[in-house]
Amino acid sequence: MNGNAAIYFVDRHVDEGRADKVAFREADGRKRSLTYGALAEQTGRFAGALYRHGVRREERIAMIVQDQVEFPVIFWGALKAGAIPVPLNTLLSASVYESILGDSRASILVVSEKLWETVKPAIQDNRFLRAVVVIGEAPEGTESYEDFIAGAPVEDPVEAFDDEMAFWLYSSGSTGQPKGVRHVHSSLKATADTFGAQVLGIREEDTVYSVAKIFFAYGLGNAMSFPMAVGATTVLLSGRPTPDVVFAILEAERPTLFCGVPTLYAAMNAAMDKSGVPAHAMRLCTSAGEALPKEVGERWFRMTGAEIVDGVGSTEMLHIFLSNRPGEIVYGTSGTPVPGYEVRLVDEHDEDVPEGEVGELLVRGPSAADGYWNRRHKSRSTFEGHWTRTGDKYECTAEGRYVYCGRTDDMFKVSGIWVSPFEVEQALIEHPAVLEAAVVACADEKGLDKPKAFVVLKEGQEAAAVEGLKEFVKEKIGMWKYPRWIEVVEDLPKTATGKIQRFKLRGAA
Ligand code: 3SK
Repeated sequence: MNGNAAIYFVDRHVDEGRADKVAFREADGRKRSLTYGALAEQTGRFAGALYRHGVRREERIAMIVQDQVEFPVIFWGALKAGAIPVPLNTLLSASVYESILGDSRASILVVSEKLWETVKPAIQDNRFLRAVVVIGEAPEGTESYEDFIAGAPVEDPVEAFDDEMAFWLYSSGSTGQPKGVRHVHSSLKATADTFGAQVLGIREEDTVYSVAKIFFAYGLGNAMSFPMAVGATTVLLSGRPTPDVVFAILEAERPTLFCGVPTLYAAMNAAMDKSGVPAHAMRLCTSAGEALPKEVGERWFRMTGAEIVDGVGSTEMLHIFLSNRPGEIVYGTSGTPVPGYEVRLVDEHDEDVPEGEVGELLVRGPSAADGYWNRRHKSRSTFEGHWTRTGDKYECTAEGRYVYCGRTDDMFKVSGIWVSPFEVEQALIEHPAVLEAAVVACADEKGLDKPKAFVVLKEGQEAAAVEGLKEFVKEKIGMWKYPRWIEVVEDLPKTATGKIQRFKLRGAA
């Protein structure tokens, strides 16, 4: 059987009578819609255009494309041609694009018009690109997307194995150079069948809006493969999802599934305190990227009546493998393994830790990546047989729920006892003046590690508000864990997926 994922996610809908159903709808820009029928036709034509440009199987097609209707056309069109789409973060700098384009050796680059000025310097010395395609007005030396596909024949999906490489995602991790994570065709259906179907219960009537853009693994599932697995509709936003913009989408587009990230939920909670709760149709919300603080999840639920299923996933596992379940949510935990996935907590000798102790989280499941591109050493130390190391520290409660304790390299000891920065941060943000917090180890005058906090205050709060914070944390989580120093900052350094980059703060501590 042909395992090309484009058959299941795209062409099947035409055979099943959904040709006129809207698959994607833009909430900004030109506000265009794309039906499943048009998607099937346009992806075939994009595959034809790739052949016409001499693209062969396994060649990489780099995408620096905003969330707009061309995104799914290029991604699935490349899969139909047996080429490898490589969606890239649209917020990177020219130097990072230069290095990724060189690393992937992409032969075609497709760029959204708005991003061209940033991308332009990145391709000056590139020896691999044969065509640069701009969606919109084509600057000199590039080809417009319209011209690229004009008159191309509509091609059928090539034969592919389930296990054949399908697409790459570049993962920045919390430190270091981005690595190309290679995923196979069957992983897309595996995540849709597990988290999408069995946790979200996604169905054809759903309308999905994900603030995480499609180039993130989290967004790719939320806004593309999950809705497309069931013939649902996705709302796309090419611009920045600020609280006001998201409220307007919730009111106007009426998504039934809303996929957010903790920082945005916190900011939206603060905004709703002032301007009230928007009218909405959300039946369920998701959160990932970093652990959702208990207080933030509970407040959102109290105000909107919509539950947030907080979960943890990774680019390496493609989507969420540990998650809360609708109706059984315990805020402040990452829930239990998603059906189809197994997890273990291990110590530094790779032995399973006793119940109640903190260990590194390992996961096995059907959507694990095939490895990193050109990083053999890193591939071997991350993908150990069937198990994938996550680099996250967790503990498991007596009820079998997993509680995030930080990254393996963020934990530190105070007076010989482990401190999880995450636990201290959770306590800090329960204070009414604090919007966000990050905690790192800092040496005191004796050279001994103690917690130091960086806090972002809620709008209208003065720096004096932090005065009672140390006592507040002491009372909540214990004497030795409270931050000995508190610095008020405008914002926290974060990765593109919203994870706090504590290593950057360690330098500032
Ligand atoms: O960071 C996460 O939790 C996540 C979730 C789904 C897919 C990818 C990632 C990184």
